[in-house]
Amino acid sequence: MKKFVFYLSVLTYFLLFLMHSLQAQNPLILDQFTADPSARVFEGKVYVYPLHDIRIDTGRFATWFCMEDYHVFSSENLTQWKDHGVIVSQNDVQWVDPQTYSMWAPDCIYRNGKYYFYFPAITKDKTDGRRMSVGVAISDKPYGPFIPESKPIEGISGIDPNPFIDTDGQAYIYWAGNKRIFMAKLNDNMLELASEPQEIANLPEKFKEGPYLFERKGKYYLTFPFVPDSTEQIVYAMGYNPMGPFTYTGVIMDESPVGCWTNHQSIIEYKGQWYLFYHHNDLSPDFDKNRSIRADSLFFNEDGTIQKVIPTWRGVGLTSARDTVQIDRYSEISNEGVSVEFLDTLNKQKGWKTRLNGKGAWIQYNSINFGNKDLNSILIKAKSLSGSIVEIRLDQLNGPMLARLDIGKSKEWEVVNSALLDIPEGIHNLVFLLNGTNTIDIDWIKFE
Ligand code: FUB
Repeated sequence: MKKFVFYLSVLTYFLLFLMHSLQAQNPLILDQFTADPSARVFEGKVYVYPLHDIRIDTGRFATWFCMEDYHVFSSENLTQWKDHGVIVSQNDVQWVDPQTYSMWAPDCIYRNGKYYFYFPAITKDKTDGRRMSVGVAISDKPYGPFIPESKPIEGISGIDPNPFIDTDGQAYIYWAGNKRIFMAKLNDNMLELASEPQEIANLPEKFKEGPYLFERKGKYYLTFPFVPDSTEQIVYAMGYNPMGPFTYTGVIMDESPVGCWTNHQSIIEYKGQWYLFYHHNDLSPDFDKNRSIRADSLFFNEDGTIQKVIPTWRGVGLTSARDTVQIDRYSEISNEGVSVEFLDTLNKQKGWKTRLNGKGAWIQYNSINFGNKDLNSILIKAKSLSGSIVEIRLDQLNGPMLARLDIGKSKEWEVVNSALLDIPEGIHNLVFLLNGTNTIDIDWIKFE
């Protein structure tokens, strides 16, 4: 009986995990707006602490940032993200004015068995003229429950807190305010400043915010969003000490191609690969205060400088062939004949579809894990008014044919199943090539 109860609870836990585990490429989270992602590696997994944009269509929030609480997400494979739910809400923090909906960019760090979650918000108490302060909530686990401190950190007036612990154990905190970036040492208790705040010197003039500092091979990288012209780039400065001096070094990511005014970064190494977490406004193209977090791989040059990261749809991680593969998150496409559109413009969180239009149109999706030669058929959810033939090729455009799918005429979405001509094993790219002059919409594919 005991065994039965044990297995039942393991099964329940697993089912609950699946229910809350969402698979995605870029953006990483589809069922809510997320921005300013602070990624951290805790307990062998990646935890992302973003802010949570919401939409209120009336009053000043109709045109401005609006956030009420924070969620945390975790993943081991960077494609399936578990939402651990709300960890801190403006309604549960004693010092926060709950009418202000200003829970801006947070971050989290581990020290001596505790997780310290730092977040900016607007204070109830306006007597000393302070508006944005930074508070801390503490937990024994990276996913909470977090208990907020009753007062914000004395001495910080600003946004976008970023804690850092150096190799000698000294903790620091960085933040932004008035277009500038500040820092101070933190006490061992991680709750009080241990030095006077100082502005970081020699950074480019003009608007800056969102500091995120990391160390690699004895070099300290101060990364931050910066507005050279009209919208934010992600840039960095390098130094040999967490307190600087820092020398401005270059651009990590150019301004958003679609005009999202903000961007906001964190950089981590996980299982031997470096990643940049950032945001665009993929799910809200017409209102850039409702943003969506993303991740792409990041590479260093020999001299320690960072190569520019070009945002991709495909993002990071291996996609399991058994999951629905959203090929609209493509790696490459033909010069002509491919477009990606929302499945439902009234509910953008349903995601996207790919349209292949005209002979020779193709789309490629990289790094699908087929496992151990036990998948022998493909399912495709598609529709084509005139009927279409799609060839699925392994690895590259002229690679071996895996399947030739005949999609009958239909106005409605249909799932078509076909046996594979070859049984793949391991990791492969797939190319979907339209054979004929027709048009086809594809929602997803998967293998069984
Ligand atoms: O998300 C609100 C503010 O926009 C953040 O605190 C900034 O970094 C910018 O992304």
